[in-house]
Amino acid sequence: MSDLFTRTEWFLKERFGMFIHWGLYAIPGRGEWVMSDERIPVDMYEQYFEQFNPVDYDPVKWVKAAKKAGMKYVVMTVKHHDGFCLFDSALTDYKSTNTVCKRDLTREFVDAVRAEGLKVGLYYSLIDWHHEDYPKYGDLIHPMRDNEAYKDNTYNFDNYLAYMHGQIKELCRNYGKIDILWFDYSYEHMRGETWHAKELMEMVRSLQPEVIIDNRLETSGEGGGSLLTANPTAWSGDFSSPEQIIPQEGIKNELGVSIPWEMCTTMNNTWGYTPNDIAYKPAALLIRKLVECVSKGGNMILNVGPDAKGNFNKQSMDTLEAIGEWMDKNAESIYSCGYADIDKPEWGRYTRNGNMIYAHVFEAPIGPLALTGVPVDQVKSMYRLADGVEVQRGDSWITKAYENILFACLGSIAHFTYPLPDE
Ligand code: FUL
Repeated sequence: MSDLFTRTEWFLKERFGMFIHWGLYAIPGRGEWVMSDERIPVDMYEQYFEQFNPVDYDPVKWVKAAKKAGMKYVVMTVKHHDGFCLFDSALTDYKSTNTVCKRDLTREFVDAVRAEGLKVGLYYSLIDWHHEDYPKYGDLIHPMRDNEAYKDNTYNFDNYLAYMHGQIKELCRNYGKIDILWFDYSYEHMRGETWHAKELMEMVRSLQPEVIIDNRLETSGEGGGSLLTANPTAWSGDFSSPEQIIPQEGIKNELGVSIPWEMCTTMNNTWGYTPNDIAYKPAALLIRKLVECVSKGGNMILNVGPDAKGNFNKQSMDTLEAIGEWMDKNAESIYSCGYADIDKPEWGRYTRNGNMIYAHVFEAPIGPLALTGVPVDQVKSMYRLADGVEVQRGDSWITKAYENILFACLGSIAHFTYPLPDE
């Protein structure tokens, strides 16, 4: 466990990242599951391979947008469930270097992320609807959603495993230092040993000793897994990856130790580009979700699904900009912060970094704000993080000034003797 905490130290400080779901599925624009949802046979889906030509792909733009939003790491899908590889793999022809664009999109991505000083994350799907030796029918629920066309197919899963391990080795060897490997995902009896996870982990750790890995070699997005036990397996991963859900009380293992976790979420309702899905979450809501994750000791990774040409759409850019404006003033209450060890106040959340408590006011109370749980007589000073204005105790400052009550008020408690979490 101690290795896990050393490896994830930066991750727990940086708290906020960008997910990018991009691939052939951006062409039909009906989400990254379109091949399975619509039971599109492999050869029909390959038409998108023929068409793929992301003339506007400029990962520097993407990474700059992430950085401006206050994100510290970026994770891109280098192969999603449809099997198309955005990297130059020697093990397949089904890769971006063989499309009209002839580019190694992953190479350009990692270069851009590093150039901007952010951390590099690669998402790699364990599931592969394109590979001939990946089961597409049977008692397995997810692959191709039991596409009848594959009912009589035979397959050699060992071949697939060799392919998958080989590709992961390529990613670990050929793209410099990788900070995050995001495997996706296990289900039913396809988990752990099925993926030969022990050997896989040994190989990854030998090539990328510092990389951190999610827990999906063993779990789905619903959580669980041996990371939560006192004796995690060798392939339990370094962080839990709840999907579209923030755990009630953060995530602790059975010893009561808070383990690293990251909530992944979409901006609308789909990961891959879906122009018809216009149900974008307001930036204010996403900021609150980020705060909530941090207040429970977790990270948040927010997704963008670029279009087939390689552009972030306007809603995504606007959302990122609005989050960035808030982060410009309030990021101090996010980075290096975590559990406040104070009960959640009725009006919002607390985050904490050492003796600094950040009160995130989500809702204006009627009358003065009660800093419930904080021993206010020991507070040395309080001021609004956004503009540095000093706040007096009993002041009804909360009801003044704010068109948008999403800001952080900082209680600076320099000589505070409250026991800190590590003491
Ligand atoms: C899921 C996948 O099936 C989704 O397409 C998406 O990649 C999400 C982050 O993980 O399990």
